[in-house]
Amino acid sequence: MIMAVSKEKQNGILALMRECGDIILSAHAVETQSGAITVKPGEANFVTVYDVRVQEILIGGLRALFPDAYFYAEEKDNSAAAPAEGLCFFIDPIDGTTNFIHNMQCSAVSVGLYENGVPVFGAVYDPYRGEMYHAARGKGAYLNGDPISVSSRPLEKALISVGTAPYNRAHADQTFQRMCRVFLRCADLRRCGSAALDICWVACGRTDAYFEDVLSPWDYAAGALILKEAGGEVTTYAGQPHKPGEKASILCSNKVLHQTVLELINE
Ligand code: LIP
Repeated sequence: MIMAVSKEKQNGILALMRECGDIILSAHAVETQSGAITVKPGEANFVTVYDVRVQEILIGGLRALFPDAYFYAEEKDNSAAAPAEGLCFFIDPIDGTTNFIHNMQCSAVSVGLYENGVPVFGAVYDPYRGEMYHAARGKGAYLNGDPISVSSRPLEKALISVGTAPYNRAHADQTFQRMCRVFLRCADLRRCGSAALDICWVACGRTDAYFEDVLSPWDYAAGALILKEAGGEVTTYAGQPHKPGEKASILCSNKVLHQTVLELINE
C-alpha cells in the first residue's frame, strides 16, 4: 500500500530545499576558494564544499521528517543496495555542479522520494530563477504552485535538450551522432548542463524532449515523476521504464515525440 506524502511533509521538504537554494546563491567565486573543489572519478567530475554542505542539510532535515528513510545521494557512498521496501530518497544536492563552479546560474537541488520502489514525491528547485517544480504521485505537476503540462509540439517545431554524459566520454561519438540525427529533424538543440532542469523544462512545455546516454538516479528521480505527472513520457533508450536506483540512458518527451526520437536515437 503506497501512502501519500502529507501536505505538511511536502511543505517541509520544499522549505528545506529553499534553504539549500539560499546556500547556493550565497556562493561567490567558488574557484578562488582554497580547497573548495575536489575531483571525483570520471572526466571533469567535480564536487564542491557547497555540494557536501547542501547534502548534509538535506539529509539531516529529511531524516527529521522521515526517520525510517534510506538515502541515495550523489556525494555519499551508495554501494549498499537500497532496501526494496520502505522509503528511499534520491538526492542531488547541486545538479549542474560544473555550471555552479562557473557561475553559469543554471543548477538545481533535486529530491526524489520512492516508497516500496515506486516514486511518490519529487521536487526540483532552481534558486537562480526562484522556480520550484514538484509533484506527488497521482496529483499533477506544479511550478511555483501553478499546474504545468508538457507541450504538444511536433518534431519539426521542437526544441530538444541533450546531455553529453561528460563523466562517460566513451559515449561521446554515439552521443554526437545521435544529436546530429535529431538536430536534422527538429527546430534546434539545447544543452543546459543540469539534467534535473532539462527534465522539468520538458514538463512545463519550454522544451519538448531531452536525452542523455548515461544519467545517475539522483539526476532524474525527482524530475521523472514531475514529467510523468505533467503528461510526459520517460524511458531508457530501450523504451523501458527505469528501475529504482538505475544508472541508465534516458529519453524524456512530451509523449508526442517519444517513439520518433527513440527511433532516431537507436538508428
Ligand atoms: C550532471 C547533470 C548533467 C549531466 C552530467 C551530470 P551533476 O549532474 O546535471 O546534465 O550531463 O552528466 O550528471 O553531476 O552536476 O550533479
